[in-house]
Amino acid sequence: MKLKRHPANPLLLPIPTSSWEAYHVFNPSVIYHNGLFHMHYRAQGLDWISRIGYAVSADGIHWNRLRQPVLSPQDDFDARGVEDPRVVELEGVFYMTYTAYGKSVLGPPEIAIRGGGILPMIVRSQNLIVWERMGPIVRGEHNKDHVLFPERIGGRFAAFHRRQPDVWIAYSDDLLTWREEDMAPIFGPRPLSHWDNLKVGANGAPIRTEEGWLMLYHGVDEDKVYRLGVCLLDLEDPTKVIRRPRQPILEPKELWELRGDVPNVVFSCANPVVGDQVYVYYGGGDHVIGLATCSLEDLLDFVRHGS
Ligand code: BMA
Repeated sequence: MKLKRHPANPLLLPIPTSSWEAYHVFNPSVIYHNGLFHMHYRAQGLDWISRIGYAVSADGIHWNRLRQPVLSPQDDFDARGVEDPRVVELEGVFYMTYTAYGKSVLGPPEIAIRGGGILPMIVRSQNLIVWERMGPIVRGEHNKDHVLFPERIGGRFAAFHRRQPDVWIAYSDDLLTWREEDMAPIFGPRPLSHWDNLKVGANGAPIRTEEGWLMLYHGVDEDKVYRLGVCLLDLEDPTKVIRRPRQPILEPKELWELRGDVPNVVFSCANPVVGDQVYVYYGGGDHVIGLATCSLEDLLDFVRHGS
């Protein structure tokens, strides 16, 4: 099974006349809320620092973009950019997980960073525009690709995160305190002949189905090609992988996926389900934004029976 690319792709391009999004727009989050699609996307402009922009759409295809970013670097720990947003609505509040790319070793003592500073941060908002910083899921290590589950599991909040090269889970009572003893690995790269043999990481928030959590993820191989795959995890204990078909569901093929700032990349932070369709939004070549879709039923069927 392969996702179907939308004919209007790429949906969003950089804006050469806008200093903060002149070069690249990519890796968007999209949620469907109150009848509208809301996108938060990573943008790079003249200073090469990533900021998060916002756009809204009635159909998920045509977007109205705010002319200023909604999240920008503020501190040493995100001075080199705020990257790869993933928004989830939880109990009436919007939470965005994003990667803070900080000034090398330095940083505020309470967020001690070693070796380059990549922090898996959480911020919250009531209106998708004004964001309040909460804190990181883990400190003192390179960690990213974190996204919250859309509901509690066993009474606790849960998030995927990535301890290279594996996907992990973490639990928390308040989204502020994440203890080491509440973290566990879920799955890692497969052996050498596979497309996901170097590292793996979560895409958008997992989709709850009766059969388990449908999880879309990205995988990288030894040639640094980024592809997307899918697996099914146990509802009560998502560290149990029920099915993980071998074939990817999207791989770089179009010119704007094969070329860009970084070649051979499809990278997704969003898979909202609207009606019976899964909308997979993704960055192509770390340069533009595309959309590929499939029906939820087809995706489930592939995860059940696919090879
Ligand atoms: C990952 C992240 C993504 C990016 C991808 C490909 O490590 O930094 O933001 O899209 O690499 O360059």
